[in-house]
Amino acid sequence: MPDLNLSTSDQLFTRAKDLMPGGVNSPVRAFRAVGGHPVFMKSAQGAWLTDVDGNRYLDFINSWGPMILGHAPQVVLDAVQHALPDSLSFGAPTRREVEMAELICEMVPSVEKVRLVNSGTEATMSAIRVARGYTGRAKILKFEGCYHGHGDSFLISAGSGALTLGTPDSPGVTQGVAQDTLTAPYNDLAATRQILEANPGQIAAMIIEPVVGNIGLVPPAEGFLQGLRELCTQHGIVFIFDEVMTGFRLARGGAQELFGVLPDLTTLGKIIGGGMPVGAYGGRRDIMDQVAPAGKVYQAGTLSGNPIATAAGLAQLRYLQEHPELYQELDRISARLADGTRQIAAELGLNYTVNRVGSMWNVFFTAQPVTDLASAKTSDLEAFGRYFRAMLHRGMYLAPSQYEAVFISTAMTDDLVDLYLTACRESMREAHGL
Ligand code: KE4
Repeated sequence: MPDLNLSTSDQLFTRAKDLMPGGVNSPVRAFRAVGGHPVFMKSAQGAWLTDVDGNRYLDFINSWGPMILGHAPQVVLDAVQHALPDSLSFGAPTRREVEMAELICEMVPSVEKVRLVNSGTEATMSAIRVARGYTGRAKILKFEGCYHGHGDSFLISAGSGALTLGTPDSPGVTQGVAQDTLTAPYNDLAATRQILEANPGQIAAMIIEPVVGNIGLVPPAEGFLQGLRELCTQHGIVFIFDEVMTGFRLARGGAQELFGVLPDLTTLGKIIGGGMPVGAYGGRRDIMDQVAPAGKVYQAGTLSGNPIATAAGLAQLRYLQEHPELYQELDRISARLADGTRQIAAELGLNYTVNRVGSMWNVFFTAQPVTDLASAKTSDLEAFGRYFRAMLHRGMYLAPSQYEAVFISTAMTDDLVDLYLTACRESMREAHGL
């Protein structure tokens, strides 16, 4: 494995562990699942990250999705620099919030009314609260391995960092909360139907990642989303697409545009803020009008609609709205990366599963098809950890967990794909002693 000087990162991590839980501000950053210490980043430009020791990496996480235009895109920097002199926050309504709401309603097919918040977690927590307030029902249904942020109701069979760290059902979530969260296997319409029939008139909302990014990448089976749409309509259940990852990434209108299935509510995050903290939830007018102060379902936030965050988010969303051709290019480049990875594994006799939808994909270290949490768990986590470290030492910054997807930006070009494929071939060999 090529050598890598990580001395400054290691020094910072030693200090950080004494000051912050696990030395990080979000668990999945801690590299716990892949071994070694996290790398501390200093700067980034386009497709490239630079760490505090001066090492450079091709970025396949892009801040877990937000940096779809690559790092420091001029259009976003210009918008933020223009907004800065007017102060950073008012706690009062601003023009940009109106423009942001108009653009979200224009881009996302099912959204008629929207509320801005500060993270994906706030968006999903608020969406299920308004669904409960609208229906007067208590229970929600989520899918095993899906991750909807760290709200108590969602830390039941959760994916992403919770799955990575083996705590899909977190301590601190009370029985009183857990009893109102039902779970079904992803892609299992029959099991879902049975749960709805066993809980008539009790389920307020069904929340789903329309394409799962938190098991690793798991696409919906043919007809699955449409089947759920019909079940929710039949049972009077609020159907929520958690598009925090897929929104504005899989198409301008996200997964609901790509698959032609309209939810009742949509939660958004990541790309919407252009790298700044922004989340949003929105959908049917009759449901959103239940939210205070229009209705009685309370939800609030000091920095919601923050003028600097909305400047960054608006600039990025406007660019995506005005350049639909970039989605075809993202798909082409992502196909080269994913298909190349699958081919390299096959040439080595590994036959690993690579799942992809648009610019979200990942390689599972298993030869089985991966269609849900159970099949994802057949992956060889030790081999994945060896592969991750081998790639890191070759300047490839992948998601530090088998149960995460990678996110490609428009800054990824064919020559960079070639660099990746060379590193992938060497690292796959190294990880398996071939
Ligand atoms: P945030 O609260 O992290 O902004 O969003 C929560 C969330 C909600 N819904 C989906 C589908 C998500 O993927 C997320 C957050 N995604 C993780 C990555 N798997 C964020 C990275 C992290 O936790 O540090």
